[in-house]
Amino acid sequence: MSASTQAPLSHINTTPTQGRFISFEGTEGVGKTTAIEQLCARLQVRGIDYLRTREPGGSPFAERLRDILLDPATDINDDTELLLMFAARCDHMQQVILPALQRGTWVICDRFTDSTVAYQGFGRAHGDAAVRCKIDMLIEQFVEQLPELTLWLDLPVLEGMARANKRSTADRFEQQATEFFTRVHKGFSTLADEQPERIQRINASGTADEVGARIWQTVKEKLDI
Ligand code: T5A
Repeated sequence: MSASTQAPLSHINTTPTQGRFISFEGTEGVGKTTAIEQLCARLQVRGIDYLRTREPGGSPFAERLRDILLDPATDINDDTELLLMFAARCDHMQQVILPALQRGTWVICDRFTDSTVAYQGFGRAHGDAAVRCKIDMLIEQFVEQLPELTLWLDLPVLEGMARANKRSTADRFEQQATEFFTRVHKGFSTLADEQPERIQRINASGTADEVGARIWQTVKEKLDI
């Protein structure tokens, strides 16, 4: 199907879905990648079919947008950044996430809409109510397709940055000042307070194995597996 003939998201029949949709969230370097690897290994042992994906990205087109969004040489304004995040998400949802859920595959996604609220809404826009409202309107089109469980890996901002800084190069977001990530953290904490059923706070301090065990316990409890 060519891009011009694809149905808009609102026209896609999303039910019944059998796969479970789990997202991971957090500020830089909190250990999402490490934790996702551990969760996927546990799902595999249980014989659960899963798909591991990420945002921005996850589909060929969205990965091209990711390259632009993370490139330190990219010079765009905050509105453009916000809309590109949703353009990437729209394609990712249509091309990858929904088809997987509909065939019964679990989707494990590194970041989703909560990152947009935290980074664009709190990080860039300092929690401005008008921007939050704009983001909520964009999220509205995904409301039927939000993750059923979101694991927010909560770690003091500086600890996460210290973990992330072990890498040699910083992307466009990682180059932001500490104050930016403090606001992003506030964004995740606000969302967790607003949606306590979906968003589970996971203490991301301690060893990777300790964090992985906390996550597995939460997944088993919340998804009843
Ligand atoms: N973004 C994204 C937006 O602004 N809006 C949006 O809507 C979306 C979807 C994407 C960027 O895009 C922004 C947010 C991001 O800036 P990303 O690839 O998700 O980028 O980037 P990061 O969050 O920066 O991912 P990282 O790879 O940096 O962090 P992770 O995945 O959280 O951490 P991980 O597992 O790679 O671990 C980092 C280091 O710590 C070690 C690991 O070995 C690694 O070296 N580590 C631990 N060390 C000690 N104890 C533990 N428990 C550890 N766990 C991992």
